[in-house]
Amino acid sequence: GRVSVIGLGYVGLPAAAVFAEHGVEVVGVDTNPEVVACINRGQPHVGEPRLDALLRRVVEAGRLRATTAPEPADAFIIAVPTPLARAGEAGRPDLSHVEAAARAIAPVLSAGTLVVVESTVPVGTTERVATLLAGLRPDLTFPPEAGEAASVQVAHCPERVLPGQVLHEVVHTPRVIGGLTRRCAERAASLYRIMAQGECRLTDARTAELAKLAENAYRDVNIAFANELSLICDRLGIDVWELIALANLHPRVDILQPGPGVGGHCIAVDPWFIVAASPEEARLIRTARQVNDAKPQHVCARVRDRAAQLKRPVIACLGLSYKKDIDDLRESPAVEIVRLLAEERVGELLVVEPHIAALPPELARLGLALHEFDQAVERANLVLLLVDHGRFLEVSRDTLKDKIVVDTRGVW
Ligand code: SAJ
Repeated sequence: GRVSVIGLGYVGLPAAAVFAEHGVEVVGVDTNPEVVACINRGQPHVGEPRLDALLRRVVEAGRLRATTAPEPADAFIIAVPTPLARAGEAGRPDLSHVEAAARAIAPVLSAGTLVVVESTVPVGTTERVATLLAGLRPDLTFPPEAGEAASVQVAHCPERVLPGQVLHEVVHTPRVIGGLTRRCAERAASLYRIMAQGECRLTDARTAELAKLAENAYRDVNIAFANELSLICDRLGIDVWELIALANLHPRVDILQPGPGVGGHCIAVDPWFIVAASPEEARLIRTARQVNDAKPQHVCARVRDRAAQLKRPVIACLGLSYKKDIDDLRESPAVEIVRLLAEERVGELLVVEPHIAALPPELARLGLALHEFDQAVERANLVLLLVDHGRFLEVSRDTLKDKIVVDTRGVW
C-alpha cells in the first residue's frame, strides 16, 4: 500500500525515508514548495546524520516523492510541529498545523484509511482530529461508532526520536500506539511493524498522548534537579560536577548533567501541555520548567561578574545550538544567553557555531557576527562554553591558560 507522511521536518522526513527503504511507496507532503523541491532532488533540508545517503537512495529508486498537495493513500502519518502559541507559562498548545493537516487530507480519505497523529499533542487531540475529519467527511464513518473495516481508523503514535540519532531510534525505540478503538491501534501497529524493530505496545489514544508528554516532562524534571543543584553549589562554593559524580556512585542515584538551560522544540515545550491541561496538579512539572528556563539568566550573571574583572572583556561564546553536534537552534538557551549578554553590553562578543552558515536574525540584529573557533578563542580574554560540540573539546589547556573560563557544560 501507499503511505503518505504529512509534514517533512525533523520527524516526518526520516520516517518517510525509512518506510520507503522498507519497500513502501511513500508520498511526502509539505506546505513549503522549496522543501518539496529539495527532497525530490534527493537532498534533505534537515541536518540529520546518514539521512543524505538514505534519502538519495529512496528518491532515486522512485519509492519516495514529495508534493505540496495530498493524494489518496492507505495510511496518513501526520508529523507537523505543535509549538506553544506563546512562550513559557502563558503558552497554550498551538494545534493549527495539526488541524491544517487534517483539513488537507480530509478530501482524499476513503473508507478504511488509517490516519496516525505522530506529532506530540495535548491529551484529547487525536479525538479532536477524528471529530474534525468526521465533520468534513459526513459520507464516511469514523471511530468510535464503527468497529468495522469501513471506518476511517484514527490513532496516535507519538514520535520518540532523539535528534542526532533519528535513523537509529525511529527503527529501534519501542513505540506506544494509542488507537481511538482497539481496531485503530491494531491497524496502526501493523503499519509501524513494517519498519519498527522495537516493541509496539497498544493502548488508547489519550493514554498514548499523556505517555509522550510524561516522557519529556520526566527528563525536564530530572535536568531541573541537576540545574538546581548547580545553583546551590555555586552559592556554597562547591564544584557541582564533582558533587554529581560522587552522588552517582550510589547504586540507586543517577543525576543528570546541569547545563546552560534546556532547549529544543520538545522538552522545553511539551511539559507546558501538561500544565495547561492540569494546572493545579502539575506543580513539580511547572517548577521544573521555571528552574530550567531561569538557568540562562544565572549563566549571564556569572559571566557579568567574571567580565567585571577585565578592563576590556572580549568574550568567545562557543556554541549556539540547543545541544551538542547538531545545527538546531530552536529554544536554545545558548542563543538566549548570547542575546542577554549582547543586550547588557557585557563586552565584545565573538560568537562561534560551526554548524550554521549565518546567525539567526535575532542575534544578527544586535550587530553580532559568526567567528572562527580558533581565532575567537585566541582573541578572547573570557571563554564561555555553551555547547559541548566535539570540535570544542579538542582545545588545549595551554590555549585557555591565561583566560577566564566559564564552562556551562562541565567538560573542560
Ligand atoms: N540536557 C541537559 N542535561 C542533561 C541532558 C540534557 O542540560 O543531562 C539538555 C540538552 O542540552 C538540551 C535539552 O536538555 O538542551 C534536551 O536535550 P535531550 O537530548 O534531553 O532531548 P531532545 O529534546 O533532543 O529530545 C527529546 C527526547 N526525549 C527524551 O529523552 C525523554 C526524544 O526521545 C524525543 O523524541 C524528543 O525530545 C521529542 O521530539 O519529543
